[in-house]
Amino acid sequence: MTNPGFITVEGVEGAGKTTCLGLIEQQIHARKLELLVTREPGGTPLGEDLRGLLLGHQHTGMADETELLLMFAARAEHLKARIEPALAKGIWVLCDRFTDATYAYQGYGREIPLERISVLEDWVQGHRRPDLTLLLDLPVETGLERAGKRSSPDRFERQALAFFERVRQGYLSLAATHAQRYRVIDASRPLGDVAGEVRQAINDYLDRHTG
Ligand code: T5A
Repeated sequence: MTNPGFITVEGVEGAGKTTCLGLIEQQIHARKLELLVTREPGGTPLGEDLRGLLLGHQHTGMADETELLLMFAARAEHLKARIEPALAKGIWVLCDRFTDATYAYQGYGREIPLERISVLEDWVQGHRRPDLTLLLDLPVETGLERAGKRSSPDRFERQALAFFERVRQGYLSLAATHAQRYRVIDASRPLGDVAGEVRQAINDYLDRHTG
């Protein structure tokens, strides 16, 4: 058995992550590989409750530190209950957002020092990091417009444009720092073009990592 991969998909709001996740899922299944598809914040009953608190509007004035710690609380549960057991059984994991989102949103967006996030990352995750991260990159206005057509804004989507600009630039910095793990995809193009590039990136990865 080859080692299963841990794949994450990242990007600002409305970048097309959920849409692309479905395509990736089909591709991995076509190779007859077992797959867990999950998301953050969330992925467990407790994590989904925390997601409700983080995205809902009942705690709009939540302190930035509280937000950061709740993200990692949900992640600790997710890793322990679902991600690590799946990988240990040879099951691939495909996750809609992971710790890069914490660096991008709480680090670059909220301007919490990145070193604090790094301490939590090491503590909660040990050595676990994604093997491949697809970053769907596009102008934040385009993403917010797409997301706005689909549903009413959550607590994050009510942030100012400048916040999302910092998030986007944060993601691009992370991609440059971890260039070996990242594939940056121009998500401003029509869906067919984006889907083609996502398929290519996943096929390349699967060709290199499966027997
Ligand atoms: N968060 C999360 C943190 O702050 N820290 C963390 O550590 C973590 C893990 C989670 C929120 O939590 C924050 C970040 C987020 O604010 P979420 O629901 O996971 O929220 O993330 P969203 O970005 O809000 O998810 P969305 O569902 O809004 O965006 P997606 O999934 O990127 O986009 P998708 O696929 O739903 O597409 C949106 C619309 O655009 C269309 C789709 O059909 C859909 O209608 N679309 C396109 N249209 C034209 N051209 C294309 N290429 C298109 N691609 C998709």
